[in-house]
Amino acid sequence: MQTVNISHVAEYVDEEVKIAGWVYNKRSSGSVIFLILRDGTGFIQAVAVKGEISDGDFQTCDELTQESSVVISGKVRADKRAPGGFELAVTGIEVVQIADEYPISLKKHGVDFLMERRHLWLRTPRQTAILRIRHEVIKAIRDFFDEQGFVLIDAPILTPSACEGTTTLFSTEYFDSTAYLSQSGQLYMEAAAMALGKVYCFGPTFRAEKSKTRRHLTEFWMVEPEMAWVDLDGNLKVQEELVSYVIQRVLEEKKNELETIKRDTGRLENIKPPFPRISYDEAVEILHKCGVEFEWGNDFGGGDETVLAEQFELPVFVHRYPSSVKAFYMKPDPERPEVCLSADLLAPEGYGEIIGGGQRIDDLELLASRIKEHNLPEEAYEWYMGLRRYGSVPHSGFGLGIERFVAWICGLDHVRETIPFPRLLNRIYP
Ligand code: NSS
Repeated sequence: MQTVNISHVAEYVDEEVKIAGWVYNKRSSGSVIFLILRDGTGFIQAVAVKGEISDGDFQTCDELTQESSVVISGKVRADKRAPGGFELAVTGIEVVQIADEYPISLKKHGVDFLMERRHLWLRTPRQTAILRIRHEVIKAIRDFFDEQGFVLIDAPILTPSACEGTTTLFSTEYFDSTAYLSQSGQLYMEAAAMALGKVYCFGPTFRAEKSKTRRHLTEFWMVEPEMAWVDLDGNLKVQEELVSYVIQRVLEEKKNELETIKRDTGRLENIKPPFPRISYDEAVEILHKCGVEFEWGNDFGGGDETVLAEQFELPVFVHRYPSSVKAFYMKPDPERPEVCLSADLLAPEGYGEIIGGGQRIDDLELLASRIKEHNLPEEAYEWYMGLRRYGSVPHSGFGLGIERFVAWICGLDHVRETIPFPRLLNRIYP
């Protein structure tokens, strides 16, 4: 008898098969036991009827607890009323392990309770649907860049210097010196873009963020493309194409999962380029019109971003921030040097910034003076400045945070559910 995945039972109607999985739920009406089995590929109802299987097997079915691991034999029946359209008429059962009383029942639990048991929480239909969507998002991102001729370059995780400011660095002993966990692969992608033209890295990044918000993790995954000979405008075009491509792919490929998590996909369906673009100055005006107190020169907070994004159906680019609120490498606008050729992409529905990027300083002297102004240790950036000594060219790039993107696509109210094992200000377990 063949062992099959639940996702493939449609190919075995009226045949006897084995399904290896876990007991998700059990109901009994005395002479009939209904088991919901899950195997990672799907869920199926297995029906055990007294008298149709051995008394021993029926007794075993009766004793199963939630999450017990089993191999069930049965005949696949097409049944319109069954969830998924099929059920299994049980003919036999092998128990692999009877699970202890499972701490996560099918009723509601608080988030802290679930977070403490994240390794088990992952087994629920909602969490597996989110992780499958995350998988599709990552795959679609990779396909997008690969199809456009970008080369995947892996950036180091242990680094000698900061990319996004020294206040959020995690440090670690590195033999006789100190290393920092990477905040961003950007500086290395700039080097790689000078070698290969169009490159991207995709990896974990780390920030000792003291903020306890719905969009901050201390370990998150970021995709960071970098392109030689591309200016701010070209950079934004790639971003809007990428975001639209990924969303359309998820809508096509992950319909069931979006349904499982009850995502209303109406607004996602309209996400197509071009996205609106407003300057920081215009953004400040909008905030003032909406009655938000905000002083030119500050950075936007989460609440400000929500107000701004609410004015648009599509994600909106905010470009030309004051240089003083952005990282040291941002190229000043030649026409107005107090602002820089940066842009953030703000997602709708209250999700806020999902991308940060911009055009980089390509002039050696200016870069050196910025590194000084930011009090960064020059020795650690010697190699980076060297990129401006040997064939410097205009270049741009950006970073898309996977968790914030997935949170938006899934309509979640916190990024913690978008990553298998979230690392937060007060959580590093399990
Ligand atoms: O700090 S960023 O705005 N930009 C960079 O790191 C650049 N070095 C990227 C580049 O140009 N190559 O972060 C980029 C994105 C941001 O828009 C978020 O989506 C995400 O990274 N991000 C985070 N996600 C989750 N948690 C935290 N703490 C976080 N910080 C940034």
